[in-house]
Amino acid sequence: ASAEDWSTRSIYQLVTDRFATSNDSSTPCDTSRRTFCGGSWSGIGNHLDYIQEMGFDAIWISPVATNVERTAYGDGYHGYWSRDIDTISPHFGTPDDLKALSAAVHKRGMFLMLDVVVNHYAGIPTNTTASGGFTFDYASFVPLGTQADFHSQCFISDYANQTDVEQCWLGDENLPLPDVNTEDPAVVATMNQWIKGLVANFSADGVRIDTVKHIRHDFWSGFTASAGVFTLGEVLTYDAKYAASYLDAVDAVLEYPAFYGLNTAFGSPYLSALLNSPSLASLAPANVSSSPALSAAFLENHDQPRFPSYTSDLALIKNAMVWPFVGDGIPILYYGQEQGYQGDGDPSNREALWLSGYETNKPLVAHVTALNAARKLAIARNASFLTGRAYWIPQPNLSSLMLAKPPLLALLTNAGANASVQPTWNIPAGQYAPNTTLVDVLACVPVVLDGAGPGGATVVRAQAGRPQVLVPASMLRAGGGACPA
Ligand code: ABC
Ligand code: CA
Repeated sequence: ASAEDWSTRSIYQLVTDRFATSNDSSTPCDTSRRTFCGGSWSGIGNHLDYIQEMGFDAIWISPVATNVERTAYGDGYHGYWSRDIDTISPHFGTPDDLKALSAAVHKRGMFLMLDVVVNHYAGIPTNTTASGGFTFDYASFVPLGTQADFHSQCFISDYANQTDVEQCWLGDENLPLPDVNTEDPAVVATMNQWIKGLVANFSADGVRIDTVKHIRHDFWSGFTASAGVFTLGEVLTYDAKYAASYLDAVDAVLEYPAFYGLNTAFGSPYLSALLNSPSLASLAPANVSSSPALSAAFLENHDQPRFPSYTSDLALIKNAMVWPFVGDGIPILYYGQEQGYQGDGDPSNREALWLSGYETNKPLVAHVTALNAARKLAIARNASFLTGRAYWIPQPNLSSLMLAKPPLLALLTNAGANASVQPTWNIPAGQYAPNTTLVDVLACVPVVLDGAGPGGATVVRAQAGRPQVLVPASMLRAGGGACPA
């Protein structure tokens, strides 16, 4: 599928080992042990209803390649420690199981995104050389297999030095991640062949590419062409200009810069951190054609502390969850967020979802279902929703934000549930026709534009710190989607 095909989608990100077991056993899962808990591809297939009923129409699953095992940091249950990329990890099932998952996803009209790692393998050093370097059983790395296929050893020490970032190694002396020599044309050809085969074999609709900034920029165009499907790159940075500079290398990048702004905005008094986060699209290189799918936005992922590890205020959590669904990027929800999971950094943020019982009668399940419905409604009702850019509407008080992406209007606040004075938002005159009835699709209550505020604005007061997502009532249709009936 193309970037355009993906632009209408909502993505549910999951770690295969932690999402569902094949037989729904209630196996305990101690994340601190950093080892397999028993999730599988067929387990995912058994719980697609759960994902789809929240309104998601794409899943991103963790890397499938066979990993190194029993390292100083546990096992490759997350999939990022490749040993043999020509086979897939038997821990998650057979190739037929993965094909069956792909088919089941497609049967529902959903998309499958595979997560792929080119930058490195992971290796247990067999020896330390006199000069302090490591030796590996290079032949265990498939299909590469000689030392010359890897950059010479050095750990990344200076993230400001791009050559260092590209050609030195991630990992540490306990678990080095041998860095693939992507300067070597034979290695490049191997990787391009590999991605082509992987996508074809499992009928993937898109790929999330790991560690994009760790490989030279001009490697990527050949790789993405070989993939032949939508590519979403991970460029881990708070620098929007730097992240956007990769938009001529991959179709879209993860919205890491705004992720930092989002966490600051609702996890601290500095709401403006989100407001001041520049749009990636506006910073794209000149040769990048405007696309409705240049970024993908998220509040949580497997590398970062979950948002509820900073606060237990459900109102703040709900506010923070809104932005990815009402902005320009493709929304991503990291599994477990809907259940209110609270794990902080890696590995605590990779809890087993089966321990939640996949309970759907939960406040954040309802919240994300409403957010997906609002976005789908906006896509259906406004032909320029996806191509238009969201914009902030200035607000008179420091704890309120208003984001417009017509026909949606998001009212956000970091005042919290217990603020004694609840903040207000001013909807400016002219934003919608006078006397329009809007509906907050998160609470399914109407808001009438009375124009009674300053300059004909309508003043809306927050209730218990909750966010609102407004759409014209005339756009709702009885019997389905947002606010049925
Ligand atoms: C494991 C343990 C860790 C342990 C580590 C040694 O081993 O779980 O607790 O410390 C995989 C596994 C991890 C594993 C790693 C390393 O491999 O999932 O569990 O950690 O063995 C991707 C994936 C990620 C994956 C890998 C490796 C890459 O999403 O899951 O990890 O395949 C860098 C990379 C980025 C990578 C990330 C983990 O590391 O660029 O691609 N993610 C700065 C740098 C970033 C750097 C980051 C590392 O530090 O600029 O490039 O990311 O933490 C500040 C932060 C900074 C931050 C800046 C931008 O902002 O404080 O740390 O970034 O505010
Ligand atoms: Ca590299």
